[in-house]
Amino acid sequence: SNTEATKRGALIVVEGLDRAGKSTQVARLAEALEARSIKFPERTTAIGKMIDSYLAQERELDDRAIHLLFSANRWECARSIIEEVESGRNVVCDRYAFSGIAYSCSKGLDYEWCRNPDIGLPLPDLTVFLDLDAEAAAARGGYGEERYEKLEFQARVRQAFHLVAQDVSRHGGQWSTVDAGASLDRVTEEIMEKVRPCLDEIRSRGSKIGRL
Ligand code: NYM
Ligand code: MG
Repeated sequence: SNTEATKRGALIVVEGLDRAGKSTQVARLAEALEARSIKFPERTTAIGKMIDSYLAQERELDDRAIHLLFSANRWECARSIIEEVESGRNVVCDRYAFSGIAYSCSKGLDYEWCRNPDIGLPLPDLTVFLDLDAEAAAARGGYGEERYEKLEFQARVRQAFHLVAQDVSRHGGQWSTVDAGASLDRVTEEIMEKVRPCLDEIRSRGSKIGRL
């Protein structure tokens, strides 16, 4: 009989500014890891539809209210992420709680207040931050369709992400920064260089998934 417990999968998060190249890299990473890929906001749920209309600037919401909706949108997916990972499958996630903190705190909300509603969510085994300066991101085009897609705001978000990086490391999370200004293939290679040791460690240690 098979007495060996199923090895769990990894939860890998990719973060970055708008136009940093997350979608492309998440698709490549998910293929390489035979992972399920998910994206936040998950716009298809009832909460996701409210978020979508807010981002499309069709409705106004209080800064704290929308922050909590983004968090609730992660909570409604949390169980399925845990189940997937525990079943042995890798999960690659395009944005997560770190976007929640970085974007909301760039509007002037208190950092700890922003962090609180996500406490207890599944902890990513690794967060890869695709770092690009706001000018380079804006130059990639396709900007201006959604709320937040403004150069000045994105520059603030980038600074906020750097604070988040320090905070994540302080809380024992794994955070890796990759230069998103390099060629697509080079970025993919660098991501894989960070992800491989993380997968090896989970495989060898077989620890349970943590909590934010
Ligand atoms: N965003 C995303 C937030 O403000 N808070 C969050 O918690 C999350 C997950 O939504 N500009 C913002 C960042 C983006 C926008 O994401 C939509 P995307 O990846 O551009 O579809
Ligand atoms: Mg966007």
